[in-house]
Amino acid sequence: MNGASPAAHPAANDQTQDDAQGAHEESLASDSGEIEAGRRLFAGPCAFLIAAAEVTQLPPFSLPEIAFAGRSNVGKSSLINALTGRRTLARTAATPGRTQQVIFFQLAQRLMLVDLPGYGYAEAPKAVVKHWTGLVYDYLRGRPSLRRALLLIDARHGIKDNDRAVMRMLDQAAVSYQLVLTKADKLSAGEAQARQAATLLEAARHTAAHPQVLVTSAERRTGLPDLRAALERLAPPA
Ligand SMILES: Nc1nc2c(ncn2[C@@H]2O[C@H](COP(=O)(O)OP(=O)(O)OP(=O)(O)O)[C@@H](O)[C@H]2O)c(=O)[nH]1
Ligand SMILES: [Mg+2]
Repeated sequence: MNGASPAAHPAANDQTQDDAQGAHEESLASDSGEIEAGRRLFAGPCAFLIAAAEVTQLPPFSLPEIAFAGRSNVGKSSLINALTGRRTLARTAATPGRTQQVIFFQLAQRLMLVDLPGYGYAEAPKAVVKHWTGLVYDYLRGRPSLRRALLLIDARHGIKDNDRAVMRMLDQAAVSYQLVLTKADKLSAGEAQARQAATLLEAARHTAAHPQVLVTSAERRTGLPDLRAALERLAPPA
């Protein structure tokens, strides 16, 4: 549990850290030592632990958790595979609704990567959508070991209203989260930069949002070293 007492909410520590760093945007960028530490962590063992279809099936807390949240098909499972350099660790699909449970992958003895079902998939039966959304919300707002949620946003589409609803919920629950743009390969560099700037502007209005938006492509494998470094900084010491 990252050395924190069970009563201390992870976001509280995070806020202090962010405030200290937030004064200078540059200090959020990873230096070469952090990039290397991130590379090493994600090159280490990573294994499927458990899949929970209900909140009652969630495993007991062990390591700090990093959740991958976002709309259906945004690229959550693909990003986990890209970060860990394993093509088939998390199941992906061209059609939305692939991930249907809360899936835990243990990264070395340091972090838990948590792949969530997507929200906003209009084609699935209403009861199914409601169940997935309920599961995602319950996990995100009620999990003391959640160190940070990565809220993935399709770089082509930007933040949508159902993302905003999740952002408000995370603000209210004081759960630290970071916006990550996905599928940047579908945009020109200029378009991606403009999307990053607009997303950052909106993130700045949210109390629990991290003051940095990362741009990634699982397909071209870009933006991954910085994200690995950012996540390594959240892990307990090796
Ligand atoms: N071009 C491109 N396609 C991507 C990228 N990342 C994911 N995709 C594609 O987007 C589709 C959805 O990817 P997933 O990783 O399954 O998305 P998900 O968010 O886990 O989806 P659900 O589990 O259904 O919510 C797949 O066809 C992926 O190949 C990317 O960086 N670039
Ligand atoms: Mg998925």
